[in-house]
Amino acid sequence: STFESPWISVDNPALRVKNEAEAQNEINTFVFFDLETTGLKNPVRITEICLVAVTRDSLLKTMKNFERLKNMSVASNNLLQEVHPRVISKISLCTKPMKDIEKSASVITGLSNLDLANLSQFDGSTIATINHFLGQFVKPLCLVAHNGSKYDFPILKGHLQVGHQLYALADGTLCCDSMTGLKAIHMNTISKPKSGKLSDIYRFYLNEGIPSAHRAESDVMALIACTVAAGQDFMDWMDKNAKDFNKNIKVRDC
Ligand code: DCM
Ligand code: MG
Ligand code: MG
Ligand code: MG
Repeated sequence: STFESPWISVDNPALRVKNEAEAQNEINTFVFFDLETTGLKNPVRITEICLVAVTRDSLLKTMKNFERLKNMSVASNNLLQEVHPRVISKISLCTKPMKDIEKSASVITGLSNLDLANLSQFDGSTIATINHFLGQFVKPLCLVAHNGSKYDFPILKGHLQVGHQLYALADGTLCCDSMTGLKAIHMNTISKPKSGKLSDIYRFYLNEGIPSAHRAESDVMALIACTVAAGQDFMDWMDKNAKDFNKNIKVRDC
């Protein structure tokens, strides 16, 4: 037998033949993602990135369980324990931003330049780490970020240019903005979140504030909770509205 790279698995699910969801053009893997950054002024540099992958099956199972408990009028503090899938895969990285972090960004994220001084900057190896992570999962794969079309996606894309080297995410990587989607599913409902902000959506579904907001991992877990609570309508919206990350996202000056 031929020796290939030791990290290429013989049972890589990403290489399997099409399953039912893929055949029907449904997203098979949702990768919820969030960035913390140097702030709002260009160029924006990443200080923290978290990606949490959830399979469609795992997300559906959690949605059904949550719905069942909600219909049984289970108390909200007990509901909160059931709002995250058991099967999740995550990476969370802090990176040295190579520019001053705005005071207001530092205050909300709890990250200072000094805190990040001994870390690697966001570079080709960071992108390779992300691509290796995403490579494990069954496709189609969709990145989901809150306000992603205006903020996280263009900034991530801007970071794919490293010096003179231009990197890309895997061909066919999809993305969708949960702010747009969660607004869309409440278009014709009487009861709805106060605004499109993640904190207001989280409060609408879970009756409390986001625990440890503005940590990338906490924000991602809060978004997953909102996704589970929003249920099948939001999943259908993502299937219909996912866009090609490499083709459809503009690059922000980073
Ligand atoms: N941000 C900011 N000021 C705000 C909100 C956000 O400078 N009021 C920037 C810094 C955050 C980044 O956006 O690291 C991502 O925001 P969030 O924590 O909401 O994901
Ligand atoms: Mg965010
Ligand atoms: Mg590095
Ligand atoms: Mg955040």
